[in-house]
Amino acid sequence: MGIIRNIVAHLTVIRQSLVRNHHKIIMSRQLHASRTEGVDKNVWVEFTQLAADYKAVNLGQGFPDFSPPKFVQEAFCKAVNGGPLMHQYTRAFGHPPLVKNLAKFFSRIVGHEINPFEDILVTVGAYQALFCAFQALVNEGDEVIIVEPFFDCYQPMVKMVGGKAVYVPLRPKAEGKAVLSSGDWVLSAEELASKFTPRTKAIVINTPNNPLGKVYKTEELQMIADLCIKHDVLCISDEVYEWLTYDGTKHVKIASLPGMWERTITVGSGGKTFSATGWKVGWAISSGHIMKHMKTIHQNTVYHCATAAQEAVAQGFEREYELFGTPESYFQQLPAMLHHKRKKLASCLESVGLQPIMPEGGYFMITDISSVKVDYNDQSSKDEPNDFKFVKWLTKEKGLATIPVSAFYSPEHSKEFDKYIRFCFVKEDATLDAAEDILRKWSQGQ
Ligand code: IK2
Repeated sequence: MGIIRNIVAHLTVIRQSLVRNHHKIIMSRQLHASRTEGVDKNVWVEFTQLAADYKAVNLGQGFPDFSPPKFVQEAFCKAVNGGPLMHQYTRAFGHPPLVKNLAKFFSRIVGHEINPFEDILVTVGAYQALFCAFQALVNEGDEVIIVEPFFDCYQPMVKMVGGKAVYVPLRPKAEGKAVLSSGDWVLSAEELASKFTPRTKAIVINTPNNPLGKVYKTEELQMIADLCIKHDVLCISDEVYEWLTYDGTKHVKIASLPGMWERTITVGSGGKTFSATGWKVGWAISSGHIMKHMKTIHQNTVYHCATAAQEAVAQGFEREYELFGTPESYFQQLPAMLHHKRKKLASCLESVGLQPIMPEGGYFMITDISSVKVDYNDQSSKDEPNDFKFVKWLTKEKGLATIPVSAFYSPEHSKEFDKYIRFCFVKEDATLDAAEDILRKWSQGQ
């Protein structure tokens, strides 16, 4: 018996060694494709893990820590219990009830008759809508103008298709004066105009903006639209926070401006719309002549999104269509709830001497940390941007997770903006209270 056991153990060692060597042989040539180079770092992967490792109070990643509204939860349960077809593939480019309801709902807002089967693509979250847009519309060597600060995935997505990202930052208006609102951050029309070249294929905007909370005014959108039309450029408009605006600020769709429907791809998110980010239902809406190319990418990559989640989002839009503009509409209730949370977070930051930049929309707030002096004592992070160091320190030492704002900037501009950090306020009041407690104790030197 002992001899057999010995032989088996021996054979196992030999087998393991063969497997190891086999891997070595494969890995002696370059394994990775070059498109993975330079896009391997990801702020969500890094900081979400850090928050989890330190069990920090999480005002970092943008997701609600409360449940979605009952009506979509019930719609999801009904879908799951709704028979065999709810568990099988549905139409590749979007579950028919969802595309019909999106078309009905957004036709009214865009002021253009949207064809549910030609002008809409349902995707795995807004992320995949963006991915399909870049893959389908940007060629190697094309330039894509990205307005900073920008949701971080635009840059790697442009890079992965061989495009060139060209950056233009929103800047605080009156240099040197206190900047109190996201509305004080503006695009210079001259600077933007100077970025358009014969190679420009598209511009990406995000309104309401993540992380700043800026909601573009009609005049600002018109200025962008005029340039797009003049230079025959596409506009990818990321509007995942479209229902979240405060103090009477109005979200305007650039696709609704004259001459823009034909050249705009509007990106939306069921996760952000109905506080259910884990469902990953998103969409792109555009003219059929653009959408057909995005569908080609979709059918050859993801092909299809979860049927039951699409059905639940479809039911959510059905309800919202009926209640639109009434106090029962979730599109009124969610911003009303967040309005209070936004105020709560702003007062908390002010009470510890941090000046918030009040967002006009979205569910993030940034604040300037340059007055805060911290002895990091951590040599490993000495080359990191200041906001990265600070956020890591705050998470590890104080148990509060946030996000560094320079992650939303290009390498050429990140240094200018590494004095800001981002807080997310789509959180239970108890979570915001816990964050306040941490900040207060810290400011009191405890
Ligand atoms: N576009 C923007 C502007 C987003 O903010 C997001 C999601 N962001 O959430 C992470 C964070 O900022 O903390 C997306 C697109 C992606 O949306 P979806 O979840 O629908 O794919």
